[in-house]
Amino acid sequence: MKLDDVEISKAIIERFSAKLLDSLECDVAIVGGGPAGLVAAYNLGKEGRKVVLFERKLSVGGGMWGGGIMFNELVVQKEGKDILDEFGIRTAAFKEGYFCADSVETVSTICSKATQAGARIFNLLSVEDVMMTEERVTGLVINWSAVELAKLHVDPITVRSKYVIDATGHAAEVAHIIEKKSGRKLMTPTGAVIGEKPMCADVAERTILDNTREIFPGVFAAGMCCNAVFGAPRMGPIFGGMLMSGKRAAELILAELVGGKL
Ligand code: 48H
Repeated sequence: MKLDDVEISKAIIERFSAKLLDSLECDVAIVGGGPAGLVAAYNLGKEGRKVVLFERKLSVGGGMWGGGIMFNELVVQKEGKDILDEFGIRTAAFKEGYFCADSVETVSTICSKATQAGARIFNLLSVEDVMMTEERVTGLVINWSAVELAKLHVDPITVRSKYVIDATGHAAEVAHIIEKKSGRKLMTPTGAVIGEKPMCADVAERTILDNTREIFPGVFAAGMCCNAVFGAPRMGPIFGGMLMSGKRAAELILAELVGGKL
């Protein structure tokens, strides 16, 4: 068969448009495709929820590819290893309580399992705003990252979702947008983004699960964003907390969806 160049273009445009159109209304919209966002996407997808993830960059994986100082090896504690086991990712024991995994195997496997569980991942799309009513956040405002990078004056489009997960890492971008634009209080002790504290892996990894919760009606924090929002320490290059937080955020939202809160 002779390949037609324009048919190839038509295939891409038609298929992508159908995917995007079908994603404009969903159960959960996740902002950020780092470890926390990807694990949340997997856990929601495997329960049959319609979940869409938007990642600003060309590749998902966030800060996980580079391990620590670009040495592409990840460290997790026992609870983190249990999650890697669920994905079938190989780990090696280092010392008691410390396990290591190859970061490339980890990112690629979690990403693959998330998409195969039904989560739809869009790369190169940035979330620049939220939609909200008096009661809650009702969705996201998205634009091409290329538009953002080139600072072009091009208007965005919208996605309606029952829940949003802020999995944007240290930047806690969705939380900041809500704080800045709504004039309303976040569900933190100060009502604002408190900001992350200096490194202490032990405290950070213990507090992150408590900090994985609803931060504004309709919005849950996951991953590093949780400690940034609630003023807890950073943890450096240990990733168990990110994996556990993504899973916890999915569980909290699933409980609300099953409970028929919306
Ligand atoms: C679309 C966006 C937007 C936006 C950001 O940084 P991440 O890897 O986040 P986590 O929380 O899954 O993992 C954190 C971990 O990587 C880390 O940094 C650790 C453990 N640090 C500890 C320490 O002490 O330093 O991923 C977030 C993703 C990135 O890929 C961003 O590009 C993306 O979110 N993102 N995508 N729209 N507005 N903002």
